[in-house]
Formats: sequence, C-alpha cells, structure tokens
Amino acid sequence: TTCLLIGAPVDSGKRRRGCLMGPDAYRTAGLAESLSDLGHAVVDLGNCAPAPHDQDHPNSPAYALNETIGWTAALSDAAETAMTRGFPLFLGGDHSLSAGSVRGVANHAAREGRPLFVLWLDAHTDFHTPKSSASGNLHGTPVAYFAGRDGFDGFPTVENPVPEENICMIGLRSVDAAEHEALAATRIHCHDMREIDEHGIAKPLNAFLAKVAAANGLLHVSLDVDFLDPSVAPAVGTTVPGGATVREAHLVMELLHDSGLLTSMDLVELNPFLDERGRTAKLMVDLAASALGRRVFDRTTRSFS
Ligand code: DIR
Ligand code: MN
Ligand code: MN
Ligand code: MN
Repeated sequence: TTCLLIGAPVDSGKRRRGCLMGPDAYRTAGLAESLSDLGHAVVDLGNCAPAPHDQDHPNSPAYALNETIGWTAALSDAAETAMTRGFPLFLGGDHSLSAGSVRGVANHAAREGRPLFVLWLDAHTDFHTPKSSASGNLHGTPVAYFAGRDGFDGFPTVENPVPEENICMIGLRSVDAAEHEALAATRIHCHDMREIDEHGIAKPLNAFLAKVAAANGLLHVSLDVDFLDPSVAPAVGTTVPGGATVREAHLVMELLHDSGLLTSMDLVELNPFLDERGRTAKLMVDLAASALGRRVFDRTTRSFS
C-alpha cells in the first residue's frame, strides 16, 4: 500500500486552540517511519490549507464557520484525489476536518460505483448541525454533514451522502438531548461504552465489517483521540472518562487490518499543547500502525488451537 499522509491542521472547529500542531506531532512521533517499517511506501504530502473564504465574524453563533467551510472544500478535493493514488491518512486537526475528508472519499466511492461505509470511533456522535449545536463548535457536526442533514448553508453540497445504515459509531459516552433525538430518527448504528463493557468491542465491529464485506464497500475510519480513555490519551480538549483501553483500541485496529477492508483514515482531535511528552501522539501513531498491519503474531498463518 502507498500511504499518503495529508496534514490537516484544522483548528477552527472549536474555541480551544492547539489542534493545528497535530500533523507535526504525528510526524515527530514517527508516523512515516512506523508505516515504512511495515513495508508500505509512504508519501508525506505536507499540510493542506483552507480554500479562500469570507472572513468570520468574531461573535457568530457557529464559531469560525467560514474558515471551516474553506477547510471542507480543500480537504474534500485532497481526499478525492488521494483516493486514486493510495491510502490517505488525514492528520488532524480537529474533527471538523472529517466533513471534508469523508465528502471527498464519498465522491470517489460514487465514481467507483461502490458504497462507502464510515466507522466513527469517538466519545461523541458529532451529529449536530450548525443550527442545532448549543456550543457552536463545528467539530460536533461532521457526521450530520456527510450523512446529508439540512442546515449546512454555505458548505459544499454533499452530492453523495453516506447512507445512515452505512455509519457505525463505537465508544459513545457523551451524547446530548438534541443529538439523541436526531439519532433516534436514523438508522445509524450506535454502540455506547456500556455495550462494549457487556459484550466486548469485537462484536459490534465484526458485525459492521461483515456488512462492508457483503456490499463490497469502501471503509473510512475516523479515530477521535477521545475514543480512548483520558488516562491513556490526555491530549484532547474534550476528555470524557470511561473510554476505550489501549488494548480495545488496538484490537479494533488489528481487526480492521485483518479485514482487508480499510481504505482511508482520519486521526483527529490531538491537541499537542495538552500532551505529556508526546505520549498521546505516540499512542495514535501506534494505533495507525496496527491498522496498517503491525501485529504480534499473524492470525492468517498461525494456528493457536
Ligand atoms: C460537542 C463536541 N458534542 C459539541 N463534540 C466533540 O460541542 O457539540 N466531538 N468533542 O468529538
Ligand atoms: Mn469527534
Ligand atoms: Mn469526541
Ligand atoms: Mn450495529
């Protein structure tokens, strides 16, 4: 596989600053080296910049709306192009970047005549619209955008919305009332941490992967740092206790790799300003490596019975 590293230093999706340093933290933590050690060709495409956009009003209800629109347009184009060349890895940047990455990947999938599936690994559902959001932070809106919800005036039109039943969320533990109500009216697969506690993380994941395989789909994974428990991944602005363990997260990545279905990925919400000597950045790099084939023993050739 040719891994394409696409820096997306998006910091407009919320008020707390620092995610713009994410791409360089991943580079510093050795992402390219980790992937080339696995035998992949790695091309670092450098950092993207937002498309030209109107200036933002400092007190608009949706924070930095126009800048986020500019990022969505630029990253969508970058994603669509990258999908024809290899495996894109979007190095965030806050989660608003996924409005662009997923829109672009969805356009590519449509051109290939294949359905797109999205796995959302996050404490949050990010299913607000700019109108429903109480915080006005647009990093809480990308799923609503690429699923085709109304309320994204000024954003690039979503020509190829991801069908609700093709979206699976795992790790949920912070869902507000407006999101609950909106999600209840959809066919999005939502798996909260209680379900993981009771049944294990492989169960909902394998069920979803079976659907992707049966449909010959493309699979995009969006990994929010706050999917992980803050005790192991502190460098994120929106920590929520009770998240995935290191091994639960690696198991997800290992199963994704073994499925052979994964075709693109976002690493989002890392705020290096809050990190402890690169600890969270290194964990995210290790998870990306697992998704791209790092393993202890190879399940395809070894028998453990
Ligand atoms: C939160 C932000 N739900 C909001 N979401 C986050 O502002 O609406 N997503 N942090 O990962
Ligand atoms: Mn998120
Ligand atoms: Mn989150
Ligand atoms: Mn499900």
